[in-house]
Amino acid sequence: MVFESEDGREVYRETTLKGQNLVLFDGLSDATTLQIGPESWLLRGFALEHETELLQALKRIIAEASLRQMITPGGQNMSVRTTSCGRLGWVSDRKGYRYEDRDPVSGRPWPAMPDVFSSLAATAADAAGFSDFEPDACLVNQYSPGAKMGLHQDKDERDFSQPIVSVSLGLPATFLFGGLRRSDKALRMELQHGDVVVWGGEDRLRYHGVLPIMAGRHPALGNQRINLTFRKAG
Ligand code: MD3
Ligand code: FE
Repeated sequence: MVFESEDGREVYRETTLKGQNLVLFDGLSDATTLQIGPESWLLRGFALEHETELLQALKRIIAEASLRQMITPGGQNMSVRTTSCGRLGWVSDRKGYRYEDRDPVSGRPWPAMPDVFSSLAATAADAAGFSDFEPDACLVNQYSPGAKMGLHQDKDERDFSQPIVSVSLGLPATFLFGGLRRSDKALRMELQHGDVVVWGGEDRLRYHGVLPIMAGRHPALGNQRINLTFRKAG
């Protein structure tokens, strides 16, 4: 259903996915839902209403489990700094990529996943047609200008039928959304502060990456981008 305002502008559009009504454009707020793949959705601005609580919770996590540069199995330093919260945290070292229930730096369990994180992830997944998403891992990626993430697949999780939810904060990034083969041409899209993306089903194993972040200044986060990635890993 499409609604128009008196001056003829389109202010509201709904579509149906898996029997659910999805708002594709709501002229009353600045949230817009875009389908970016058969089972992938970009929820523009979806996290903005929780910005303050998200940033507060993020600060506590980073204070408990500091951001650190992981080493790839090939011996390279990643340009991104990472930490985790939730029962499982993603780690990388010379032995490989995996999820662990303790922070290898402190030896302690990872910080608990704040309610505002898990409820945002579940609400976003639900809006994209994936009900009952209960993430047990939230990876925090911190990008300073120049940091990037090469094309890769996310394959360290147990169950690929579970979706992945990502929340972008701070400086914008150009996200690369490829296909199931590394050589497939990748779409480019800009991810901004407050954007949430949900990937699942046949899109779950698509190659993806992030181009080097450009310097800038975000009002809330300064000279950096932070991405939260929610997964059911175990
Ligand atoms: C697309 N992080 O941590 S968002 C990662 O912005 C990662 O920090 C990026 O890729 C970032 O692994 C991209 C997350 C993302 C996660 C899983 C996907 C995008 C995806 C799975 C399939 C397709
Ligand atoms: Fe990834």
